[in-house]
Amino acid sequence: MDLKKRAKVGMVGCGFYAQNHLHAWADLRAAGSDLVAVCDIDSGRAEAAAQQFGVKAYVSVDAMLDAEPLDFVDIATRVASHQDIAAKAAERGIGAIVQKPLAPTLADCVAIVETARRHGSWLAVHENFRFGTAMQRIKAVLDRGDIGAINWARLSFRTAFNVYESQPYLAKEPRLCILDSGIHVLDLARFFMGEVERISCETQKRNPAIAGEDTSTMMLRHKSGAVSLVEATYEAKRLPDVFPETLLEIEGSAGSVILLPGQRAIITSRDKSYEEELRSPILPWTDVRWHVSQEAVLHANAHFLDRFLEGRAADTSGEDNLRTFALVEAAYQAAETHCSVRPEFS
Ligand code: NAD
Ligand code: 89V
Repeated sequence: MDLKKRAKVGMVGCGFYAQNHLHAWADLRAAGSDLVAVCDIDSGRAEAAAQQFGVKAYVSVDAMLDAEPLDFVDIATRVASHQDIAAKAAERGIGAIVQKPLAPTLADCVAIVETARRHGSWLAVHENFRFGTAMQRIKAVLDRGDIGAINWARLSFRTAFNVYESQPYLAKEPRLCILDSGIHVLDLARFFMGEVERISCETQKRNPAIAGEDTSTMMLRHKSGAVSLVEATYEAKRLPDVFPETLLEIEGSAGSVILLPGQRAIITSRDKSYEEELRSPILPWTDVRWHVSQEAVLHANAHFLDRFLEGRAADTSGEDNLRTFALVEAAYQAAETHCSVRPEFS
C-alpha cells in the first residue's frame, strides 16, 4: 500500500485553544500537513482563522466535510459537541483528532471509539501533556532504566492561575477538576507508570463561586505494584505558580527524577545526581505563560501527523484514551463512595 506523504487537514472549532492547533499545523507544513479549511459556527472566528492561515472558512461541519477532500479533521470544540462531529467525520471515512475530554462520560467515549471502528476511520485523542518536551525527555530516562524499576511517584498540577478568564465555561462545569486537568495528570501517570489496578480519590470545592470540584487528590496502585499520587487543583495559592506545568517526583529502585518549577530536572541514577534544563525555547507563536502547554500541542500534532501518514494508531488513540478516561470515572466514583475503585478499562 502506498503510504501518503501529505495530509489535508480541516480544523473544527476556532476558539481559544484551537489557535495553538492552527499554528502547529502551519509549522508542520514541511512535515506533510496541509491545513486547507477551518470551521466554526461563529462566523467571525471562522473568518478570522481563515484569513490568518490563508484557508477556506466554513460555519458548518457538514458543508466543510462535503466540500473539502480532507484526510482528517482536528476537533477543538468543547466536549458537548465532540461525539456528533467525530461521527460526521467517521461516517465519511475521514480521520479525526478530538480534543480532551473525548466526551462527557465513559459511555460516550466508548460510543465514539465504536463508531470510528465500525467505519474503519482513524481516531486519536488530543491528550498532549505526555508530548511536552520535558515529559518526553523524562520518559527516555525512565525507559533507559536509569532509575531502575519505578515504584513511587507524585504528579502535581497545582495552580491558582485564573483558568476561568480564558475558559469561562469551566466555572459552570458540574465535573471540573478531574475531567478538565486531572485527566492530563492521570494520563501522565499511565504514561510513566503503566496501567492501574485501583484508584482512590478525595475531591474538594474550595472556591464557592464555581459549580464543580476545584481540587482532586488521587492515589493509584499500578499493576506493576507501584503507587502514585495524582493531584490537580485550581486553588493552590502558592508561589511560584507554575501553571500550566506538571511537577513530578518519580522514584525507582536505583534513583529518581524530580521535575521542578521552570522545567528543571534533578536526576539521580545509581548514587550519581545531575541537573537538566528541560524547558524548550519560546516559539514565535507561543508565550511565556502558556508555552509548556502550547509546545506540547506542536509535538502532539507532529506525532498524530506521522502516525496518520504511516497508517498506524497514535499513542493516544481512541482505544488508549478509554483507559485514561476510565480512571476519570473511577476517580469520581471513588470520591463518591469513599472506596478505591477498579477502572473499567485498564
Ligand atoms: P472555546 O469555547 O474557546 O472554543 C470552542 C469553539 O468551538 C468556539 O469558537 C465555538 O464557536 C466552536 N464550536 C462549537 N460547536 C461547534 C460546531 N458544532 N462546529 C464548529 N465549531 C463549533 O473552547 P476552548 O477553551 O478552546 O476548548 C476547546 C477544547 O480544548 C475543550 O475540549 C478543552 O477541554 C480543550 N482544551 C485543551 C487544552 C489542552 O490540550 N491542554 C487546553 C485548553 C482547552
Ligand atoms: O490544559 C487544559 O486542558 C486546560 C487547563 C485549564 C487545565 O489548562 O483546560
